[in-house]
Amino acid sequence: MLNPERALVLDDADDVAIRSITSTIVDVPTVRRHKLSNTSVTAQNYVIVQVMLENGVEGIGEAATLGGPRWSEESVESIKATIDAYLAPALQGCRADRFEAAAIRMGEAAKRNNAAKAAIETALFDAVGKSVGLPIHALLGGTVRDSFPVLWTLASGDAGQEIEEAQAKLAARLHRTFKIKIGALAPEADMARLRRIAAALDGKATLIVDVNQGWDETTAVRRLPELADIGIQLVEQPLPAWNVEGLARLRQRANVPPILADECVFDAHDMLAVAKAHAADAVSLKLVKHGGLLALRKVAAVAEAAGVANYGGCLLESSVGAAAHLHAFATLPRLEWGVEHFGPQILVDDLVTEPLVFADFEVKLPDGPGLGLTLDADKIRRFARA
Ligand code: MUC
Ligand code: MG
Repeated sequence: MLNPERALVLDDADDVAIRSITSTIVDVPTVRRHKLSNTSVTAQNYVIVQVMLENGVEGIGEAATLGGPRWSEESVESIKATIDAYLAPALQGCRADRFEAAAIRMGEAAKRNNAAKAAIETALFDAVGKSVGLPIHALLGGTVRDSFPVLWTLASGDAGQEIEEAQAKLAARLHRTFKIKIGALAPEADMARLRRIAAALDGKATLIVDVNQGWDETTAVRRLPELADIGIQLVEQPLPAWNVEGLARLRQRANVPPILADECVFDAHDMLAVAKAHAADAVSLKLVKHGGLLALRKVAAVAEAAGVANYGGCLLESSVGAAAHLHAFATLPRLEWGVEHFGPQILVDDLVTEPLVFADFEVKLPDGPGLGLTLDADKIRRFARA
């Protein structure tokens, strides 16, 4: 697989020096409204990063957001501004293959801004992988899997529509685990909705829910046993991100499904705190939170050391961002809960010439150097913000 001609290239520092980093905001409509407890979207907004090396090789990366600065503090506008004004100048002329050094430089140039940093780091890995003829997963330690069980998220808020959507996904053999977004409706309405969905899909699907921080502890104490009775297998971030002790208290109660930490774990220190508090059974790993592929692996390593299961999280990325996650997930010894990278399927169109392949309830790790994908210039022009 290693291309010896290209492998030699990295001996020449000038060759893999970063010539330029550019960023483009794109807005891609979704096939239907996607409703979370705290936001609702009909288009996904991304920043596409293109890194050009002195050897003429280009690498790409993507920063995803969900409903502006409402899922986390970053928006496409802030991401683009941070990249253009701070992160790109900090890396100009540096060697692209010094990934940890690039992370340190970006850390010095800007605090947090993790989605922006992750998009740049992905583009560096893509460019270096393409330069040496190796896929990103090989640069991260090598793959232990090339296909991933992938779930679909039901988030219209209308049980009838959600049952129909899930049945279509099952019939097409695309998804058989469904994550249902709750917390936007009153708990009684959500419970009724879940009972309808669970009855319609009984025996055919696995169901989990994401509350996106929507409940207080009293509500969670009352509703978690109900979720267990409905057969919900995993409950994601029921409490606000700050309430890690509350999560730990919930886990000590009877008849509570396993808890998945999402918004309360951004970096490896957060993961350590959650593990020490015994606050979660699993953690959702996402580039936008952790700030890059290397940092994602660090969070996963802390989780693994603490006996916390890994879950392949997303922020509805296109194939570009989803593929970056898959390369990192492919290298993890354990990925107990599979992945949720259904993002490419919820967009009206993708941003690459050959989107990720979904079949037999799994999504495939793309093959080829770097990300294993090619940006579609026409699509970027079509969806670029004017
Ligand atoms: C989240 O909070 O998990 C992931 C899937 C989805 O529907 O929303 C995202 C964000
Ligand atoms: Mg979540």
